[in-house]
Parts: sequence; structure tokens; C-alpha cells
Amino acid sequence: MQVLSSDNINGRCRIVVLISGNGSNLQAIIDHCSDGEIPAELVGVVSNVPSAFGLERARLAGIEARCLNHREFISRAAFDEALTTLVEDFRPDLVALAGFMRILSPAFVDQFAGRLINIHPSLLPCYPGLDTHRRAIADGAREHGATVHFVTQDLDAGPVIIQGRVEVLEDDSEHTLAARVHEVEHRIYPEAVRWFASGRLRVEGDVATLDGQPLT
Ligand code: NHR
Ligand code: GAR
Repeated sequence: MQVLSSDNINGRCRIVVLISGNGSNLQAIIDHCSDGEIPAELVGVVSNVPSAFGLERARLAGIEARCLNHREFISRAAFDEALTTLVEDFRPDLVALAGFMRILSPAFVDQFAGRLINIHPSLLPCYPGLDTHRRAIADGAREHGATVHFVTQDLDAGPVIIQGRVEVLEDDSEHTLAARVHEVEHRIYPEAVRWFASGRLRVEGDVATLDGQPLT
């Protein structure tokens, strides 16, 4: 039996993934859960976009897939309140943002503090926010990549868990660079989730720790 960092001491780590689109990172997590490499149960997938292909990936894997369309809410706060209830109803030990494109309110972040992680397509603290690949190329950056971090109220600024690097090539387009970053994402995100599900990863103050040792 695993001892988890959450209050779920008797069962496997329950994961909810939040998406807005294709869901290739979701797929990587699904695959690593089903082959037993991640000791966890993916209990729900939630999208704010009805047409997100990731919802289909979840259903194909037999995972409960729900959509909460932010456009149907009068305000950001109202959407976040409904999202909090929907996600909390899954009793998650871990909530993983995987291409989720809505900024989350302080109330949501507080509710899931210490069990909320994100994958961001840049080597943070470089290029927080959107359009990271285009900005990296425009700057003539030599290196780019992806970062998994705990989510805090400050956008893309929470404690870093793991990063993966790629070289920016002379003839890279936004598209070719994004494709190589994706490969890195599909390696590092399942690794971070595996650490969390094994009870090895926590956030202590401003740093993420693995087996009690600071990661940065
Ligand atoms: N919320 C908080 N509080 N903190 C973070 O670190 C978050 C977060 C929500 C999402 C993912 C993030 C990324 O990895 C993420 C991190 C969306 C936007 C954004 O500007 C920025 C960063 C991220 C996700 N979204 C617009 C908004 O108004 C909408 C853009 C759209 O719909 O296309 O929410 O990059
Ligand atoms: C990923 O590259 C992820 O890092 C990025 O969106 C892509 C989603 O791909 N996230 C953000 O840009 C968050 N603002 P996926 O849906 O195939 O996993």
C-alpha cells in the first residue's frame, strides 16, 4: 500500500486532468496510468471547450469526461466556482492542467493548493503566458522547452518540478519547434505525475521537493 502526501492514505492517487484542446499530454498520462507506470487512477477529465479532442480520448479510455463551457457563465468567478465544485466532486488528490487555457482565480488555486500542477511550453521563468514558441523564435533563443510546475496565483510562476530542453534550430518554424517541445512534454509530464502519485513530490513553501530534497 502506498502512503500518499494527501489524505487519501488507503487508495491510489486520484487524478483529474483539465484540458482545452487536443489532449496529447492527457494521452501520455492515460498511457502511463494504464501500463502501471504511474500508480494512480485517472478519475475524470474536464474541458472548458466542448469540441476538445481530449474529451474523446478520455471516453475511449473509459474515463469520465465532462465539459464546462466557460462561455455559458456570466463571469470568470462564476465559471471558477462551478469548476471547483465539478472537480472537487471527483475527490482528486492531484489536479493536472494539460493545455488548459483559462487563467484560474485565486479561490480555485487556494482550494487545490499543493495538488495543482501545470505543464507550460517554455523554460520558465522565460516566456510565461501565451505564444511561447513564436516569441522564442522571434528572440533568436538558442534553447527552448517545457516546464512542469505547481500552480500558484501568479501565472506560470509557481515552484518548478521538472524541465525538458530542446535546441532551437536555424530553420525552425513555430510548428516544428512546438512539435519537438511536445515530445519533451510527453516525457516530463508523466514523470512528474508519477512522482506525485508515489507520494515523493510536494510543495514546501516556495519550492517543490522530491523525497524531501529541493528540486531547484
Ligand atoms: N492559473 C493560475 N492562477 N496560475 C497559473 O500558473 C495558471 C493558471 C491557469 C492556467 C496554464 C498557462 C500556461 O501554461 C495555466 C497556469 C492560459 C493563459 C491565458 O492567458 C495563460 C497561461 C496559461 C493558460 N488564458 C486566457 C484567459 O483569459 C484565455 C486564452 C484563450 O482562451 O485562448 O484566461 O500557459
Ligand atoms: C501543450 O504544449 C501545453 O504545454 C500547452 O498547450 C499544449 C497542449 O497540447 N499549454 C499551454 O499553452 C497553456 N497555456 P495538448 O492538448 O496536446 O496536451
